[in-house]
Amino acid sequence: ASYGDPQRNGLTANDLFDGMAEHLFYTLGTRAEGASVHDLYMALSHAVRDRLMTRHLATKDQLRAGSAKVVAYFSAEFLIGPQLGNNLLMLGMQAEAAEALRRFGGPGLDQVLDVEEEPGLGNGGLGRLAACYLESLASLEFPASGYGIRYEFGIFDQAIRDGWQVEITDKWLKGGWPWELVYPAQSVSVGFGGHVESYGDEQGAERRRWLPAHRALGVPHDVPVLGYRVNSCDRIRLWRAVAAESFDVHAFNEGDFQRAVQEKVASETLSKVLYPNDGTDQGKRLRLEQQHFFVSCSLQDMLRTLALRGAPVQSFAEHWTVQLNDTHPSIAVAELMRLLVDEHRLGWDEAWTITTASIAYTNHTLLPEALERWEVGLFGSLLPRHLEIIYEINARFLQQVRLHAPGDLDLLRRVSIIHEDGTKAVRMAHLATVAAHHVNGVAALHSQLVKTDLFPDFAALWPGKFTNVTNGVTPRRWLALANPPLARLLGETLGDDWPAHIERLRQLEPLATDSGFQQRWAACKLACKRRLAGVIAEQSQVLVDPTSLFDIQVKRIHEYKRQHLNALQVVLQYLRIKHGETEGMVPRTVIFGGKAAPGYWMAKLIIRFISGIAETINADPDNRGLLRVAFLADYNVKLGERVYPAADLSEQISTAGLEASGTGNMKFALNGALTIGTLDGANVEIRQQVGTDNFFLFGHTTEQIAELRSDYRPWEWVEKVPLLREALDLIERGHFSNGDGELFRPLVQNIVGRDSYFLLADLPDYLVSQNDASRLWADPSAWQRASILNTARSGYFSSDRAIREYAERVWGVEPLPVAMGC
Ligand code: 26Y
Repeated sequence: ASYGDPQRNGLTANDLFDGMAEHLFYTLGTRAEGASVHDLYMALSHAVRDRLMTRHLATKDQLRAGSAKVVAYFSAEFLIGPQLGNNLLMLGMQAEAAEALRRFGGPGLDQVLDVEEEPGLGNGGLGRLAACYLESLASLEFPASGYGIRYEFGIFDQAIRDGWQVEITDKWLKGGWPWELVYPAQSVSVGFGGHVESYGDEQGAERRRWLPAHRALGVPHDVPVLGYRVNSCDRIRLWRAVAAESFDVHAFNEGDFQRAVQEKVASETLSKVLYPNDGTDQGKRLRLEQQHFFVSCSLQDMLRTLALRGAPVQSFAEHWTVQLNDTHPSIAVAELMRLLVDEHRLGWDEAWTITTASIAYTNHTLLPEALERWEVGLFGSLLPRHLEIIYEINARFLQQVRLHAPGDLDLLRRVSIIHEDGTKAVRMAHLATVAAHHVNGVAALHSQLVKTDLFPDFAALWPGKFTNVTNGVTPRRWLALANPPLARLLGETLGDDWPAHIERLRQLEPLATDSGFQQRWAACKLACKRRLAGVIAEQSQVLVDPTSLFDIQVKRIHEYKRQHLNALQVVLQYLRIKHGETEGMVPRTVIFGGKAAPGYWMAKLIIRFISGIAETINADPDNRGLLRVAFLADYNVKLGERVYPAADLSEQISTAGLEASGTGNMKFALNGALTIGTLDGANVEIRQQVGTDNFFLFGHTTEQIAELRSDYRPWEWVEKVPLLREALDLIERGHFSNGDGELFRPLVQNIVGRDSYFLLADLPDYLVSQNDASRLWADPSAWQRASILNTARSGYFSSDRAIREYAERVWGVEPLPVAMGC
């Protein structure tokens, strides 16, 4: 096979320049003279894409010809971030790209990278995790495909107007997005609605068949995912819905043509927009349609490639391993059964063996409001055959439970896939758990709670099924790409290939007390802080001092993540300044960022509150530079790349037991921030790894919170904190809302009245820890040492480690290096 034109594969600045010139002319229809920044971005992207193509085709050819098991990572979200800079890093062509651009004489590489629209095809942690995992899969040379949805509109862009969040449609495709490859010939058809009937097959056996009322076509759009300095180039296959015009339009009269157009619109709605809720399942029909759409397309695609390998359907589980990223794709259990039993005519038992051998499930939450349930009426009207299959799976499963615990009717009720009290509903987490060969949580504590709190009955039935794979993040994007000064220092210290061998960070440990190294370390941090200060100034006209302690909390806005605890702490610091009680305080810049779900009113009020305190505090001359507050608008992957490297202190302050893992916490630690945090999610493991002295711990433990819950009277905690009464009064009386005494009352009531997330119980300890952080900051050498140790000991949180664990313990897959004929 040919792997392309050698010139289009060349890795020198010259080759890249030639490639760009050609693409400017032939692909973009423009001339180099007068090319805009966007033209240059497109030309460079196409030239880089050419270099991926060789590797991508070699990877696909090798897979098609062989029989290696391939990972299918099913996820409703892939938050992949900007592609150009990352692909240049993967290819090792950053300097060459900068040089090629210099020869055009126009804008530099940073300016060109900055025009890329990032595809916001995810809400937050779960979607970004999927992106890190695909990157590590490729970098470790595992054959893999992500499967998901090509939303035309991703997560909304956030603007802040008068302190409030305003949502703006995310038109990421408007300028043309050069990183996808469309394969219309590989489109597949998906059914919806209709009914099920029985019929006798050729052998006279009774069979069921589904006659859908509607069909839509899924058109695959592939985003190539190149590994770091290897030839493996996997892909994320995203499905776009288009109308299935399988009928002859001319045979219809004019009225029916109108209807055909309406159906087209309805079909295309399927992949129109990402639901911006992370956390609360609203049981919306369109969401179920989206889930079924991408899952069905993907499984059909996988069966097709099985046929291309000349392998029988019976061998499905030897060729594919499916990972369900939460329950969003869990309809796969029923759809795979339907495809095997109805379409491929396998017997139930054989089909069930295949299904359970190929599917594994990752749980990302314990919060009841995030656990997906579909009302049986809705489910059956959209997927009547799938509902039948789920009932059959459930009947057989409950039979097994009866044998295990005869007479325990309450157990049957608890574990049933169908929730039976009140409105009947399908519990998707139960469906996934019954079918999966492994169920994993995403941090040690979380996986423990999955067994003890969420699924104790299932854990008793199948103790071996439950496991932990602590999340990880890719050190390529989150260190090598995001933090150029530190990347350079690490290159000099650990050797240039450190991003592929992150365990080498350990070699920094002996340097942690070396004053020369500490100084270079501090200089890197300062450079990143200046860069972020520039972003803040540009966005909000707030001027911040890059030498102050950068104290940062970025993540989706949620009550359980407790941004309002941090805000309350800021108000208390402010009062200390107002009262002249500044002893032990150091100059701080407190930075927040994150989006609120559009329908989550309290989260939006928290944003308004942060804006309010920022406005008042930043305008107060009494501050004398001790306190600044900034809310960064439109927090996304691109901004994250500016934020993590600039942090001194990472706020990971969720109520213990509620944050499954967190991954931002890992990105901060990797970039040398110290964490102030609770014993929640992966914080527990971060603290273990970096050392308890290099982590500011506070707050009640999961067990203590559980105990508090039974008899919690938050108002009784108010008097335990000096200045708190005064702070709450100021807030209520409108000190941070231009005298509006109504605006923040619901927030104060929420905290003092119910305090469902135990802010007040954790506040005293939080303040002590914040003081500890200030004290350490006042000793620069001690702080630098702790910062270096955080980076040195964070290698464990690489997604490479996580992927190796999945590969070995869950998937049973091996690396397959890609040989290339060029
Ligand atoms: C049901 C639907 C509304 C829904 C949509 C998105 C529910 C949840 C989500 C997203 C959840 C999510 O992002 N969870 C986060 O996953 C990360 C990766 O494992 C964890 O680090 C983080 O703690 C968890 O909140």
